[in-house]
Amino acid sequence: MKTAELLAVIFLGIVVLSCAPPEPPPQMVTETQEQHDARMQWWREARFGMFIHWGLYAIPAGEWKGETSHAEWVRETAQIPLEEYDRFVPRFNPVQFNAAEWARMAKDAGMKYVVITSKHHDGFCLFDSKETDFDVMSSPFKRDILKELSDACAKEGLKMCWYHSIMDWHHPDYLPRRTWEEKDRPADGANLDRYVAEYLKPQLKELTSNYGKIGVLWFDGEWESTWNEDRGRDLYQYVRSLQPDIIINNRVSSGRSGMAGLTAEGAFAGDFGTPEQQVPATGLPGVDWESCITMNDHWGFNKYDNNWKSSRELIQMLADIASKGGNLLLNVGPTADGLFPPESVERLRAIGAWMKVNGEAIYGTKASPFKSLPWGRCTQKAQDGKVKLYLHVFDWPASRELTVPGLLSDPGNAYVLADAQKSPLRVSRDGNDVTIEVPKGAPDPVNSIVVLELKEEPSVLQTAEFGRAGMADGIEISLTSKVAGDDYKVRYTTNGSNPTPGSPELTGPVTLRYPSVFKGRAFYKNTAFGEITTIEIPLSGGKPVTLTNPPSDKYKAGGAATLTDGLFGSSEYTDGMWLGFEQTDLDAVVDLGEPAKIKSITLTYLVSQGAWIFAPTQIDYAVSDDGKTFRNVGSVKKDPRSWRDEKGVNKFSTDLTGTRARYIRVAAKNIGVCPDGHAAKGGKAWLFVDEISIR
Ligand code: FHN
Repeated sequence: MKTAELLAVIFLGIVVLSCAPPEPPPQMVTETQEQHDARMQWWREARFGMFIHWGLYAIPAGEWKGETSHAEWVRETAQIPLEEYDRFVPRFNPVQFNAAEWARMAKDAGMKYVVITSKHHDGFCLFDSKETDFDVMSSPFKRDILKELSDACAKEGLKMCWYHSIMDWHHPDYLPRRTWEEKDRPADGANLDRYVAEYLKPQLKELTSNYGKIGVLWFDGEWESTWNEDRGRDLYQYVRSLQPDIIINNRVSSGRSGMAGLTAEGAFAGDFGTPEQQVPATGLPGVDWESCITMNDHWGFNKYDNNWKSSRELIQMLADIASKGGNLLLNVGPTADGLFPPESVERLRAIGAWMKVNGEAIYGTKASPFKSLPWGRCTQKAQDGKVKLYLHVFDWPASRELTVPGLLSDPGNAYVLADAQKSPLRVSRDGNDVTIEVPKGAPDPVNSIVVLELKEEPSVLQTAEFGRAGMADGIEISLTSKVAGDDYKVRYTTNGSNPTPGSPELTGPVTLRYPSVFKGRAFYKNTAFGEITTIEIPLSGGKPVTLTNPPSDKYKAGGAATLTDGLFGSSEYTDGMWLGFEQTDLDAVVDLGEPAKIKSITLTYLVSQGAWIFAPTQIDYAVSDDGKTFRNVGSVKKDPRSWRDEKGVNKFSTDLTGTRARYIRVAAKNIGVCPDGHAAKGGKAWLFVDEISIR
């Protein structure tokens, strides 16, 4: 609230305080599945939106005292005291800002909605707020940017959406303070409840009252210890009470699983998941999600960042995301002058040119019925009593034969989407596959769309997929993919040879003991289909494990047995396959049941710096005959300063010859805290481990 107005209100408040009705609690907004689907419909059909990160941080443009890796976090990452940061306000004057141009560029790029930072973590507001002076009206610009942009977006038929940070590094009542500024900016008297009731909510009321119908409230900054599910649920209900049709992301609450962005199990508030700078490995049936991605490496403008993704990569990323049933929110970080960087403009134009011809293969489509395709992706849409498969061909076949593997449905017409005449292409069946004879040259150098019409929902052979569970004396393997119909069988071998139509059929779970190698494959009408799955049963397969320290409740997978179940975690730390240790070490002992000759020991661990998951700083292997006296047989130390080196799933093995033992101990040391140079320096670090493989 402006200072002058605040004084007036205080005076008025004294007069009328006794009868000022309290803000009514938000009515619980409940809805049926049909109502939910109706509310989400425009968003699901849109598939593609623009993210805009803009604010005072565009002025330093990434640089502070010679360090050039900053961006929208510059006040934190450069530890700029509040008073010094506030001095950006009189410098904020983006005289070249033109809302109509921004809206037109989003529209021409094929985007259907625009999400702009009404307030980022630094607390500066790009709109005329009656609740604070720390807003654009206190700058020389003195124009309500959000008003101008919402009007321009309305004219272009784009949904206007707000990014709004719960975390606020400027407001005196927000907690916690930044650790480095606690001395200079003590938290005495700060009150988070008051921040929510008398600032956060009143601003959200402004944002949902003064700018017309808002498509999405994109919350962020929800991860600090002071925010929780109760607060998130209350805020969700509050915003929905202001605009019942608004859509709210899962960062309103505390259910988001880190940068993987999806909502953890449980009734957390939020309408869609928000993977950040990543695309889920597979589609997520029944889950609404949107990947937010930068064009280079920064959200806010950094004039030194020239690591731009190519237009090709962005166009294929959009197809990949749509083929998995998600949305792409593609970011632009405007300059302090109010301009989109030329590199962003160039990419938006290239995407727009592709969307102008092929947008039908993105808008309103659903996920691919295929697990994977060798030449590209697929989206699908039911239309005019048919189902259209949009085949996104990244690698155009020189042979002119485009094979669609495992499509059992009778194929109808096929044509190139870019061909205005829709000249029919020759379609034939070759066993389990459908082949389309396509023109010689690819219609588009990046992603050419071939449409294949079907009379009904596609019936597609699913490649055989298998689950594994650790058993007392081995590993139990079972079929997890949906395999239907008499003609469709899964066959396997346990001697390492490839399955043939004469191999045994997998009709139920099979338990395999060491040593064996399981190979499984699907057959349709006795013709092999899809990949061969190979599962090696190590000596440790299914053997019992004891842990000195328990894993975190949040990341405990199947408990200690996870370490010898033969199942390997993916690079998504939230895939439920990893044991997570927060600031504690792994100390595990595997009991082989009897002394055995050991050739190697391997530990699988995950590194995901964005989720504060780091490599162990030391791994030690030891063996014992009695489970009490151990002798070290392998060790490695890792320099904590090399934490940036590894990403994703890592394995560390130690080879042994002639060692006999019954008990094997694996100890991995947690780095403890997020290291120097990490955005969360000093925060509690995680160690994620899976699969101890002993051979
Ligand atoms: O801290 C923010 C970051 O600055 C940016 O806004 C991204 C965009 O999704 N969200 C947070 C990091 O997860």
